[in-house]
Amino acid sequence: MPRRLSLALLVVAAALLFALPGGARPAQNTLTGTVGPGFSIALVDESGNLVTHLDPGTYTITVKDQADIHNFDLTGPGVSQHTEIEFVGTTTWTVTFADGIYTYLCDAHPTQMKGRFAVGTATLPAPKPKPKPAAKKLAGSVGPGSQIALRTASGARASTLKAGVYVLTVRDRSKTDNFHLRGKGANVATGVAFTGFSDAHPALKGSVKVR
Ligand SMILES: [Cu+2]
Repeated sequence: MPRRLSLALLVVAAALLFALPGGARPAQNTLTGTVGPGFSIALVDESGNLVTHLDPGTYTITVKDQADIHNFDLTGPGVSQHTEIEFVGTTTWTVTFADGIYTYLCDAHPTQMKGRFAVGTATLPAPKPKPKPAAKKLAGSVGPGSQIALRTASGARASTLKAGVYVLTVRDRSKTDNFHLRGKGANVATGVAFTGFSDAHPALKGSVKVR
């Protein structure tokens, strides 16, 4: 063999030796499922983040079942794996996820201990937005004569209210008094345009406790 050729082969062989191991290793998909010892269940990725979406593919799942009253049950398209409730220990599953929604839960506490994630084109439904509490209604009135009142929607005099947002409708039926509501976070009054100053009659008052 000519010396130049053998040298070239040696270089190629050396390059292959460096290129093959380690360098081009395919990314390993590893996940960790944990259940117990308390009433908790989770599936996390290598960074420890809760799994919510994955690419389709084959995954190795290390399942740490840390209680004999719980189990880890994983189901979804093409996958059905579970530990036994009595089982305590670590087990490893190799599963292949396809487009779709996957659910994991404890079969003994399925409503309390559960989670799910989407794979590929599937997406988890957006969490329901918490409904904003509707503003409660209050009615303030002053006059005619020496009367002032703050009433709830039912017509009862407001004495204790829950903290929150209220819509206050004021009926000012007095030319000599106004309705002035003051307190933590609130300081509203009917103005001169309505009736003038009621603070001239400070005895005309009511109070409401907010907790
Ligand atoms: Cu359980």
